[in-house]
Amino acid sequence: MVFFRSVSLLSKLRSHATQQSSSLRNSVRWLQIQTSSDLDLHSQLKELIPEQQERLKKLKSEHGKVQLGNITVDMVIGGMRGMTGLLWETSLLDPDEGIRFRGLSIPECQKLLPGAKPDGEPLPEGLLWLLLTGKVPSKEQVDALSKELRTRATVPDYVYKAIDALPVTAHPMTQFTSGVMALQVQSEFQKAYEKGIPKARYWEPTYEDSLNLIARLPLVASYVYRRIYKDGKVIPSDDSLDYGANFSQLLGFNDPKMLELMRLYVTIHTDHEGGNVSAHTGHLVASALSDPYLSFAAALNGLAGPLHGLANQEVLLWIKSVVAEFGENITKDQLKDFVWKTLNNGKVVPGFGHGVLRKTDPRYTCQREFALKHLPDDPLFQLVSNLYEVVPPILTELGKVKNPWPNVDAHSGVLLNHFGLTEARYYTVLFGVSRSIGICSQLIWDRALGLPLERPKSVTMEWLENYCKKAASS
Ligand code: CMX
Repeated sequence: MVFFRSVSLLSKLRSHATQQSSSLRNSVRWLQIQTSSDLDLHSQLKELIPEQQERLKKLKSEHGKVQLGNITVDMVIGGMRGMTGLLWETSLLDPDEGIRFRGLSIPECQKLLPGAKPDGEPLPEGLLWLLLTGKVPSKEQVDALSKELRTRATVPDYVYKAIDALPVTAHPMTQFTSGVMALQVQSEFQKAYEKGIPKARYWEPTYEDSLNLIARLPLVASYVYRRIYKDGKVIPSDDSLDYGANFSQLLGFNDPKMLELMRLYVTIHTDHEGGNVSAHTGHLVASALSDPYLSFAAALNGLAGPLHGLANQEVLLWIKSVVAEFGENITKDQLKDFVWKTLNNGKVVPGFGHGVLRKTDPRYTCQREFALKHLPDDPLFQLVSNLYEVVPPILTELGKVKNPWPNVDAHSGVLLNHFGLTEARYYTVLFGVSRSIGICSQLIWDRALGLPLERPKSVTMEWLENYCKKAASS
């Protein structure tokens, strides 16, 4: 609204200004500055950072000694489950309700964030703006950010050569992460730090690196895809497209529904608060003042594990092995037998369960809604729907699984597969591109808020045994 008001005022003033006084011309110039800073993400952040720094300072000085829950031995040896120990501003996960990005649920983001068309899926650039500023951007702001990302999307040749040095059979995540490491050569943060930069300004080269990294990832990721699966025939960027749509076309998929899927996919995989393996790794590594490229490459290595991001690959491979054994018209009883066979072989059922969530993941639900709208008759979608009925009672029967419901990875593969992106081993790379938006947004705030080196205390089993003995005797 403010933007439209200032634009119309600006054009009225402009029409008079050519013949009017110099003071009026100055007013026009001032308004132009206001307008362009409204559209510029960096300027918006510059305004926001001082007030958030004050907020954190106050929290520390007034409430620093307030006790936050009780840490138990279970938590120390149980992967820190339930332990509140990280500051993460961009999103918050409720065990029952799921993720909220800066306070907005996924359905709210779908409603409020600008799409490529009015009723379309949200544009990932809009989510980036929201994560960084806490504000829902206008379409004009999102378009300005799309344009900025396009101008930053240049990849030096040595990055492709670094990938080419690997065998084409190397896992796509290995090739992708190697590309990200090669991009690090251009880090602005590293250069600035070497020269000497005051701590208060750390966020600025972090911002530069982060936006460059986010802008360049679709080029690196699509290079890996085309190298492995399409004989190395690379497709150039289409500068008329937004981030998600361009990524899809770089991979070689131009169906308008696939473009919408990619916008949705990139938006919902961005961020899932700070404790998950990839986000936490990125934050931890960056706390040593490693630049965003180094931190994000570390995060990708965590994402590549089968209990985390690789699960989306595992789900489709698992579904395809069900089909290979029983055909597409598998009955629910056959499906039950297959699930038990998987468990009895000592494997997990991929795409089900979660470290924090205790209900169906809303990222699963919105992908299911997309499937119901665009591919209701797809046989693999039918199979995924049947799994929704079959798997939770079995996992509940095991008696140890805290959340028997599906997570984000249970659904993404069948959607991508439907539109022709059938190479499951590649899926985690897509997840990685998306996750850069969440991890980098928080990294910018980590540096803006001056968050310190992360260094929790660890203890030995002997220490714990002695501590518990003492506690029992007192
Ligand atoms: N299939 C079989 N067993 C499962 C299970 C599943 N889907 N989910 C949990 N369990 C088991 C655990 O392996 C654990 O067994 P042990 O005690 O024998 O080690 C037990 O149930 C308790 O685990 P939990 O507290 O419910 O879950 P965790 O927080 O330990 O693990 C997760 C969470 C996601 C790793 C686990 O649910 C899992 O392995 N799921 C399948 C893999 C998957 O889909 N991962 C993607 C998650 C989303 C993402 O990060 O992308």
